[in-house]
Amino acid sequence: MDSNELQKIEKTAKNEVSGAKNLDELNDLRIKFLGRERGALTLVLRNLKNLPQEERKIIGKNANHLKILTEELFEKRGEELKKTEFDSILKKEWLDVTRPGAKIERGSLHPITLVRCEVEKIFSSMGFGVVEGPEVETEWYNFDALNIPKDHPARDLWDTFWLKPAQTGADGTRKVAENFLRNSASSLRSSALLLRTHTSPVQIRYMQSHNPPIRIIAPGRVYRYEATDAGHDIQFHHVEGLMIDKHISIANFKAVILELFKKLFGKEVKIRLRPSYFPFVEPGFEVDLSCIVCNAKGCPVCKKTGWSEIMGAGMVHPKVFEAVGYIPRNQQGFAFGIGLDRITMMKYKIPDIRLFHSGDLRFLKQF
Ligand code: YSA
Repeated sequence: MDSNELQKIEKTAKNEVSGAKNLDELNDLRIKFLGRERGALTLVLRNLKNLPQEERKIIGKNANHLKILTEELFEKRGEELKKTEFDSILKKEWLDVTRPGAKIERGSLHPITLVRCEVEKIFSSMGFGVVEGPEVETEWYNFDALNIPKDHPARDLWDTFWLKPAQTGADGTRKVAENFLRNSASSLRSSALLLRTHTSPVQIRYMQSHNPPIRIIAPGRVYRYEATDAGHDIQFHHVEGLMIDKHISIANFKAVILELFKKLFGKEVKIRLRPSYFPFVEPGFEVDLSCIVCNAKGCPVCKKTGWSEIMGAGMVHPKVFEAVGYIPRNQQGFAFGIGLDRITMMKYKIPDIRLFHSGDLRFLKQF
């Protein structure tokens, strides 16, 4: 070992350290020159003990000096490389914080849901409870209990989707529905299954398990096998209503309905009651609302009449009271079935009922 050798180490270290292209390369060089096991300078310092004393002094001093110098070289090159790498990351991962962020699409409630919630709120404020019933019904609840005899032409008023007995889903859908419905239908009753054509069966279910006085509404989906147009769909929504006590009259019905519309439309509206026939009420009537879509001027929704039929109603028939086990002469009350889609169309001036199920976002985003 002599001074030449130290100079050689110094020269190579300077060259190689300044030529290191990245921090990994620099680390390898650190091991090569300063590594604890086999670093070139480490070996020089370790071998000092083998040198004669005079030589050891000089070489030792120079080697220690070179060690400090080399460490400084590494330190300096390390800083340079860190900065270069950081700059290149900044260049690659550049972010324009002034750019607008990705737009998050927010959903909204369907217009029918909005009106349903509002209707429920208004009826609740008048003391009505909100109840529900199954959409798959038995023939008995949908027709028989409502005083609609089997072969009576009145059944044709409701074009029905019947469920075929063979239609058992792989998941046992029909079994689940049958078991549920069997709990409330006696074996003597007709248990043929159908998609309910109105929410009136919920009246029956409720009266079977509750005694008067009764004040409820039952909103929900209903289904009819019929031609569609601007005012008719095959799947729509009803809000059934039922109020029973000792002295309930048509005047009470009118007051409740006018209050509903006043609150729902935010103004007094015109309605008219037309005598009509429903086997489960006597007398029965239909209620028309002065068309809000066209201000009664005539449009496809009101079929150019200025009026839109929005509900069927009447005073509950004694035969219905009998079917649920009430004593008819002790009770009286009214019932109604509002077309929820129709009043939603009125509220938002929607010209065609088929828009509700169109899935058209341009329509749905307006609510
Ligand atoms: C009558 C007397 C009661 O004591 C209780 C309820 C009723 C209503 C009865 N259950 C019924 O279904 N009457 S209805 O056939 O006239 O339908 C009620 C309302 O549903 C209609 O006034 C109309 O607003 C709406 N409607 C009927 N068919 C429709 C429809 N809405 C959309 N599409 C259809 N296809």
